[in-house]
Amino acid sequence: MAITDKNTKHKVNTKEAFRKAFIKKVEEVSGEDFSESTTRHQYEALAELVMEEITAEWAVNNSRLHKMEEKQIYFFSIEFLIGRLLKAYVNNLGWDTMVEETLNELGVDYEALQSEEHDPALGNGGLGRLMACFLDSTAALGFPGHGNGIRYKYGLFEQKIINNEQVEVADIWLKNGYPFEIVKPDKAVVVKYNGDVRVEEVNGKMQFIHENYDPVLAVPYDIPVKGYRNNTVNSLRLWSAKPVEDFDLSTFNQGHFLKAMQRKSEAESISQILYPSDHGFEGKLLRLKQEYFFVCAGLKRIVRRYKKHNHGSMDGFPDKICIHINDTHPALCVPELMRILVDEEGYDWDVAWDMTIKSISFTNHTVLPEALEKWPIDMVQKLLPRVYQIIEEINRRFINDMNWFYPDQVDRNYSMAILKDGQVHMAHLAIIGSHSVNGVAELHSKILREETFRDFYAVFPDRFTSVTNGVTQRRFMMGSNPGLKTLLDDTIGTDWKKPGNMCSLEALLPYAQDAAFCQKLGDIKHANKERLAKYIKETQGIVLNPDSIFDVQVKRIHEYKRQLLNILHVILTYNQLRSNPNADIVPKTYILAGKAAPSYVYAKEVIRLINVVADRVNNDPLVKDKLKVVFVPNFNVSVAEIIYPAAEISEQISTAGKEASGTGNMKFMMNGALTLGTMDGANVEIAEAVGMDNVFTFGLSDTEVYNYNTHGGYRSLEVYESDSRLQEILGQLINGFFGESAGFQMIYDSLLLHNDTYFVLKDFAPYVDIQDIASNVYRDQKQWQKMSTINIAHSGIFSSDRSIEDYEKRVWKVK
Ligand code: Z57
Repeated sequence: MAITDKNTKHKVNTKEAFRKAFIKKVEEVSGEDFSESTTRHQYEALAELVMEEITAEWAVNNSRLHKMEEKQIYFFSIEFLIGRLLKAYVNNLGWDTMVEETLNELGVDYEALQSEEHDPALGNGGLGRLMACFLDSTAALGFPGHGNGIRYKYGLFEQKIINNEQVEVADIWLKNGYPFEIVKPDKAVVVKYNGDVRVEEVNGKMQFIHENYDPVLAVPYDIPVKGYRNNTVNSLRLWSAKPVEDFDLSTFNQGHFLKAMQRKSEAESISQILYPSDHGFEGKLLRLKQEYFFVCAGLKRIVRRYKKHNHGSMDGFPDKICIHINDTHPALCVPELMRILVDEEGYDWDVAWDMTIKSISFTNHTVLPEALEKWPIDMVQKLLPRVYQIIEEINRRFINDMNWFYPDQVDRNYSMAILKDGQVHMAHLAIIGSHSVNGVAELHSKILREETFRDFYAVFPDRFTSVTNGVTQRRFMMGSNPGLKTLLDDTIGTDWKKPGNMCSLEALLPYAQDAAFCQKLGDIKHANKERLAKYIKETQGIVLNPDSIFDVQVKRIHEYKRQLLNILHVILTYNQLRSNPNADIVPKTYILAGKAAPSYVYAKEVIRLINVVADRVNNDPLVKDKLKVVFVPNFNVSVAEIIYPAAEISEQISTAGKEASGTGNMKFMMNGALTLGTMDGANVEIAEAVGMDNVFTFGLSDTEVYNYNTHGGYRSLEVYESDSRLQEILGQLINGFFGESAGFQMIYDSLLLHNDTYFVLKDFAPYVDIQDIASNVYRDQKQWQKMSTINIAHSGIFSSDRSIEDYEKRVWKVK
C-alpha cells in the first residue's frame, strides 16, 4: 500500500518543490508550455496538487478510522453549503505562504485562479452552511466526524436582478468538472421505493419481506475534509442517484426503450435538484424520496462498515457511532435504523429501540410553523411501506406508554403522537427517537422547552439541551480578512488561531483603548470597504463612498427577517434628505443581499422594493454622497466572504423569537462590525458577551411578541395613524411615487390590512432611534473602533470549534 509513501512521494512542501510540481502539473493539464497556460489550467493544476497531498493523508486516516478506536460522528443533513474549497485546503495544509509567494513569482493571479472554482451551492442558507462550518471544526479539532448528504446535480439557483426583480437561473455547477470529489462506484448501494410487504413465518419468527419495489442505485462521491494543520482528513459523502442497470440495448425496441429511459430519468431525478425553499415545507413526493435516499444509503454504509469491524455483529453500535440529524429532514433515520436492527439483524424490538435512541441525536433549527415537516400518511405508506409500518409501531408503543404513565392526560398524550390528523409529524418522530434534542441558541432552546415542544419537555426533560451555533473563523475571518488576521498576530501573537483557542482573542481587550491599534483597525476596515466597493463597481457599475458607514443586511429574504423594516428606514432617510438636502447626517451606504424562494411572492416583492428604492435614491442628485443603497445579486458563500469584512453595521433585525440563532451575526462580529439588532437568537448572546454598551439593540422582546400573539392587543393601524413618517412612506408604496408601474400594494396590505404579522410598524420608531444613535457614535471614530475591538475580542465563543466542543460534551461524548 502507498500509505507509507506519504512522506516521500507527495512532499511538495518546500517552495522549490512546489514550483516545479506546479509547472509540471499545469503543463500536464493544459498539454501546453506553462507560458501558454490559462487561469483555468492553473486552477486545475493547483487543485490536483492539493488533492494528491490530501488523498495520501486521507488513506492513512481512513485506515485508522476503520479500526474504530474512537467514536465516529455522522452528520446527516439534506444540505451542505461548503463554499469554494481550494483556498481552504491550501490554508489548512499550511501551504498558504508557499503558494502565494510562488504564484506571485510566476506571475499567476491567485485571486483570479480561485475564482475559477464554481462555488457549490448545495444548501439554501444558515442550516446548510452550519453543517459546513461544523465539518471544518470537527476536522480541526481532530474528531472523526463525517457528513452524509445528497450530491445535487443543480444547486441553489443563481439569482439575477432584471428590471428590479429576481430572476432564477439554473446553477450548472458541474459543467467543468469538480476536482475535489472522488466517486466510489464500488460502494454504491440500492435504495428501495414502493412495492409491498409480505409477512412470512420462518422458524416461528415473523419475517417482513419487501417485494415488487422500485430500486434506485445510490452512488457515493466523497469530498475530503482536511483539518487545520493537523493530520485529520474526514469525509463528506454525497450520494448521487442512478438507475440500477442502464438499459439493455440488445432488447432495443420502441416500447422498452421509452420505458427504460423513463425509469432512468425517474431514478436520476432524485438527486437532480436542491429544493430552493428555506423555511417552507412543500410536501412534495420527490422531496420525501430525497430524504429517504440519503438516510437509507448513509445508514447502509455505516452499518456495513461497523459490522465488518465487529465480526458481523451490530452489538455495541451506539458506543461507537453517533448519528446526528440536522433538522427533521433526516428523521427517517429513526425507523430505518429500527428496520435494519429488527428485520435484518434480528434484534428484539426493545433492544433495537434502545440502540436506536442511544445512537441518534437531533438538532432543531426553527420554530416557524410553516417549516415543520408533516407528511401525508398515505404518501409515506405508499413510498416506504415497511418503514411506515415501523413508524406505526413506534407510534403505537409510544402512545401506549404515555397512556400507561399519564392515564389522566390522554389529550396531551395524543397531541404528542407521530401519527395524527392523517400526517406523519417528523419533529415528533425525531424527538421520540433521539436521546438528545437541542436548539441552536439559548433563547431558541428556551422557546423549544416552554412552547414548541413543551409537552415533550415535560415527559423527557433530560433529553433537552442547548448548543449555540458557531461559524468557522478559518474561512470567515482568517481566510476572508487577511488584514485583520495579520493585525491580530502582530498585536497578541498567534495562539488565538489554534483550533479551539479563539477565546484567547480576549487578550485584545486592553487594545480597545490603544489609539495606534484602533487606527490600524480602522485602516483595515477601510481597505476592506474599498475591496467591496471595487467588486460592486465591477459587477454592478455602482460607485460607493468608502468613507460612508457600510450598513449591511445579507441573508435569505423572509418576512420574519424584516428586510422591509430596513428599507422603510432607508425611505425615511431619503424623505428627510429631500425636504432638507443639507441635513447634517452621517453618509451611509445600505448594502442588502439575499435570495427569495422562487415561489415566495411576498419576499420577491421585497426584493423588488429594495431595488426600486435603490434606483431612485442612487440616481437622485439631491442626496449626493449621503445615501446609497445597493442590492448585491446572487448572495452566496464567496460573495459573503467579500461582504462581511467590509461591514460596519450588522443588521440582525428579525422579529424577536423567530430567528433560531442566526450565524451571519457571528461572521460580522468577528470581522469587527457592530450588531444593530433585536434581542433574538444568538444576538442575545452577542449582547451578553460584549455588554449592552457595545451593541445597538431595539424593539419588542420575544415575550412581548408572544403576549401580543396569544392575547392580542396589537393594532398596526394605530401605530400608522400616530406616526406621520409612516403615513408618508406607506403612501409612497402605492401612490406612484416610485414610478407608475412600481406599486407595492401587497406589502402595503400586509402592514395595514393584515395587521402586520411581524411587527414591522411596531418596531419602526425604536429602529429609527437606534439607527440615529449608531450614526452619532460613528462620528466619534475612536469610540467606534473601541467598540469594534471589544466585539472582536469577545467573538471567540462564536467559533464553531466551541460549538463542536459543546456537542462533544453534551451530546456525543466521544471521549
Ligand atoms: C435554515 O437555514 C434555518 C432553519 C431552518 O429550519 C431551515 Br429549513 C433553514 C436556519 C435558522 O433560520 C437560523 O436561525 C440558524 O442560525 C440556522 O438555521 C442554523 O442553525
